[in-house]
Amino acid sequence: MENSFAQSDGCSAATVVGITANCSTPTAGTTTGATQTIPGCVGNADDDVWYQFTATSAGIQITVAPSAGMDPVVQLLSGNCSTLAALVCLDATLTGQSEILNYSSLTIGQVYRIRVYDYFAGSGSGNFTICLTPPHHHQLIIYVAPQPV
Ligand SMILES: [Ca+2]
Ligand SMILES: [Ca+2]
Repeated sequence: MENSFAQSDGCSAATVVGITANCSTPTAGTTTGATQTIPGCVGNADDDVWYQFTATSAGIQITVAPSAGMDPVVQLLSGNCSTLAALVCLDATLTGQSEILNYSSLTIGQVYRIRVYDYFAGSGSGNFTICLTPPHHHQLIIYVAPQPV
């Protein structure tokens, strides 16, 4: 693809983004010139753009790293474009700071959509990168054997 800012302005043609082991080669995107598709879950979604992926495990980590002037909002949705169901609406950080969305209740094989927009009105300088990785496990799962009674 020659357009380095290859993403969709609307839901139905949402750009497919792959799940990679790490974020060493994130996908470049921009909200500049995009128009609102559906109302924002927080902030002003007048420049929302869309991605989609197929779940390969129950967990996913979505990292959106913005340019200095962008305050990204990241939303994870399920369902078809006509019956979208919002799963997560994330705006945990401020302008110029990355959003890292973790979700652990995906259905393997199902298509999910990601919406990214700048929190503030206007398209602004909404350049960013996005990458999808397996969830990063920070907690240990410890099996405790039953104790004899
Ligand atoms: Ca849009
Ligand atoms: Ca934000």
